[in-house]
Amino acid sequence: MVRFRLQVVNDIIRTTVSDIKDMRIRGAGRIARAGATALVGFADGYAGRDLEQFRKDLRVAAGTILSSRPTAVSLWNGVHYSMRGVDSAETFEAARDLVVDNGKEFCVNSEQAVAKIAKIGAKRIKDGDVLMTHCNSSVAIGVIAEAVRQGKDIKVFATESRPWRQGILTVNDLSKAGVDTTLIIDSAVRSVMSRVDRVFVGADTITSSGSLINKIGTSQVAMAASEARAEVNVCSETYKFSPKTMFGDVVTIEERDISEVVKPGEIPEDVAVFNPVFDTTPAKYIDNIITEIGIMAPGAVYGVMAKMFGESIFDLE
Ligand code: RUB
Repeated sequence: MVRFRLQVVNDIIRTTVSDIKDMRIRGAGRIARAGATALVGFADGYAGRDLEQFRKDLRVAAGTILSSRPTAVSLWNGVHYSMRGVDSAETFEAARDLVVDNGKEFCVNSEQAVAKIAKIGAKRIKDGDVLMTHCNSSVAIGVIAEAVRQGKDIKVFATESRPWRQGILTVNDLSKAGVDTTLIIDSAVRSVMSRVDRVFVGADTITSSGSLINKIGTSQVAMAASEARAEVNVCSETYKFSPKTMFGDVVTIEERDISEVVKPGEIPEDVAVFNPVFDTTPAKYIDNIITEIGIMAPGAVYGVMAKMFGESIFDLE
């Protein structure tokens, strides 16, 4: 029985990790909620009763989840939020209940943040606006869909987002929400930007200097927007802020398999393929970061981070 329950618990972690690695669960918000939910399942189904052993096993489970994708700090924040207070819990039951409650609370807060950003961000969109979005951000799509729900007449250009083509998901999402949507290939961004008023993108990580790490190509979109005087809006829940970057940590940019870019035998064997899937957009190309606690300029991020993470920031691993 004990062995069976441990197996179930390990399966929860394993399934979540492989779903995230293979992009069946993707997008920074969704992977954060999936990581927190996996820890809830882990704690809830834990068969032992030994507090120290539970702490050790929980750390291993957390590390395994964090190894699934390296770039989105939302996953790190979701996992660490779920483990809050466990080190000072006095009994196994207290520690287990903390993980279950924290993990569930993280997911509820996350969903509420996404809904709040939709309402706040929609106010930035004017009737008649032409927008552009890149990749597939559920938060940016939420903002655009809310503006349309409010009756604003807008048009959206959505990039294909090679190599994984998340833009196909985006145009389906936007079309379902009744948005007038046009799909463009990534190389069309600069050419189309002259018709665009505002860009809305999501975030995987926001650094303490207000830079954005998001899907590869986001920086090109932002630079083209800057040249064309289009406004750049980043839609980001505050759990995508990375406290570790305050102390010099550099965000790891994930590289994925070359099979996402070329088919076997398509190019000579002596040709290398480089497939980084995120890039950094410097703060100077960003006008607004739209969060659940309000809209801020990139320069305000450091202060918000220091306030949000408080003393706990000095215990970062
Ligand atoms: C997705 C991506 C999204 C952010 C924000 O990359 O870059 O813009 O994760 O998403 P991938 P959301 O497809 O490689 O995960 O707003 O849904 O959290």
